[in-house]
Amino acid sequence: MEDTEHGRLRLRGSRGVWLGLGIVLILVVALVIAVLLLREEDDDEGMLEVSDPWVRATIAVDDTGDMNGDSEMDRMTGAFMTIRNSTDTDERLIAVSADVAAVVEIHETTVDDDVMRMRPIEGIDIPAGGSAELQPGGLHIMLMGVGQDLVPGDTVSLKLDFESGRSLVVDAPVRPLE
Ligand SMILES: [Cu+2]
Repeated sequence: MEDTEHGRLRLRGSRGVWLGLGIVLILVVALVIAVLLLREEDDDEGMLEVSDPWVRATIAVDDTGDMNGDSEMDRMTGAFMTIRNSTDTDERLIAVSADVAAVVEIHETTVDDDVMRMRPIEGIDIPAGGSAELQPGGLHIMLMGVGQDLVPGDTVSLKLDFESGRSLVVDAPVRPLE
């Protein structure tokens, strides 16, 4: 008798273990499915990507003619990169901020009567499935009121805001002037 009762208890005990394992297994499967679904959603949305970001080293302000004598705030430079839009909707870069610059503008470069000029523009279109090149002599991000020298080896953190409400933070290495 004693042996039988003991056997039943053991059986009950092992059922409990199997039940527990079953619940754990179900939870694991549910988690894996949830992760897969989330990943698929990301794929459906596509991506906005920045490649090869860089910032040109600042020019020593005193050498180039300081406008108001406040050399701490007068450095300016440009940021360049390629922005790719692999989503299926057109996107537009509408604002940029940088912790090293008091003012950041989006600029285009134009040539008027053989004179190269740049001027602020409202934004840069990045069509669905397309890309935008920001490069010296073309579209660029203008960093103004830079409060410190930016030299090769430094990194500038840029926050790009897009019309859709998305934003990207990019760490751009500083490259020397050519
Ligand atoms: Cu500019």
